[in-house]
Amino acid sequence: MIRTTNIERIETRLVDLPTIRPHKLSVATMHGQTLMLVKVFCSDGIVGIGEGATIAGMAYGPESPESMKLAVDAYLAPAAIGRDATPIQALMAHLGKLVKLNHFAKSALETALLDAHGKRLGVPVSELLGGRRRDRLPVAWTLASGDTARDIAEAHTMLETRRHNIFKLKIGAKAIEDDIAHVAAIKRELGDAAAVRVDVNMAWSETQAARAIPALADAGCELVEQPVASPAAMARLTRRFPVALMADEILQGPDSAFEVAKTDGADVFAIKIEQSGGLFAAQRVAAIADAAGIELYGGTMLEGAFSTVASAHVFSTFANLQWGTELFGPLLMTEEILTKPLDYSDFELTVPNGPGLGIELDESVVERFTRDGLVKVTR
Ligand code: MUC
Ligand code: MG
Repeated sequence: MIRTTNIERIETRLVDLPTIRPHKLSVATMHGQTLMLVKVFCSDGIVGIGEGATIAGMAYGPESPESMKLAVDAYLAPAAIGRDATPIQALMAHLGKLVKLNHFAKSALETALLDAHGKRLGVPVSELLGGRRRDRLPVAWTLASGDTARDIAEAHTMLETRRHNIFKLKIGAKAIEDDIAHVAAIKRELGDAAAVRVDVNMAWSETQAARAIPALADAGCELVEQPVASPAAMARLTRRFPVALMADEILQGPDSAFEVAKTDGADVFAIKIEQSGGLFAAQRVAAIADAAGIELYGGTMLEGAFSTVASAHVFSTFANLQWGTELFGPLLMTEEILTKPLDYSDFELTVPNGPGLGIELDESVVERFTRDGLVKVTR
């Protein structure tokens, strides 16, 4: 007799965590991060956990922690409850017909389903995604205190403790000359001990970018992430300058990745599971990049441990990961939400190897930081 394992109940909560310092991006300054945690309870007693996170409410993109929670509570959970929890791609395709877009909310739910299924089968999520090609991932750190001297001190600490030797600088909020001086001062101070990259978060026009990119290259910056918003301008800039340009915000899943690839619109893709629409979708974005000869980087939405580890499982399966990752989100938050912290050492993150995501939530910590209590959706 074939027995199915049904989804019985889905719980969501918003967890507001402080950050270790203000994090200044061109779009917003963050003083904290909110995790939208999803728990999927299955009829075999297995519980899977997933997470949605974004940057500064709606300053970065169209979804917020609150909108993710609403999408799960009001639409995705009622449609998922009572269905078989194990054919995850088919289930997500079914939900995709009922709920358009809402990529971050879907990624959180898909993560929870994969965590549950990995626990059920006794294998890591990376096995469910085809198997890992690496156990450790290089992890960049973002310098974004808003102050050059403080950023330099922070970078020195990261190098001395062998936590990070790749630094991404958030620029675009100040005048171009000030930003270039900031990047040059940091690279001059760190020298060959560290790689320096920048993320402009779409703040520049094409002419501003054309003025800034050569100066950034002269300052020793090796990668410029999403300098402009327009995919067409990205493509023109990519052809114009030898420094590598990376697409982030314009990648909103496989369809947009294909459009960018068709126009040679970037040298590198920053792949994010949430922005892609889930873990399987992120793998499809990577396949498009590989086919187009575009290099890969494992991006983050400054996620907490659950989305960070889900991303790590996905990135561990990539054939190519030429630019490493920036899976440092949990280190930006003051609170440890896992019973056993992740292993960040020797400039890398170890991809957990236990069943499912391979991590365990510290319930007492999230309880303390949960906003307005829990929401439970049952039939
Ligand atoms: C982004 O735009 O890439 C990643 C690191 C960071 O500091 O912000 C993010 C989002
Ligand atoms: Mg970015």
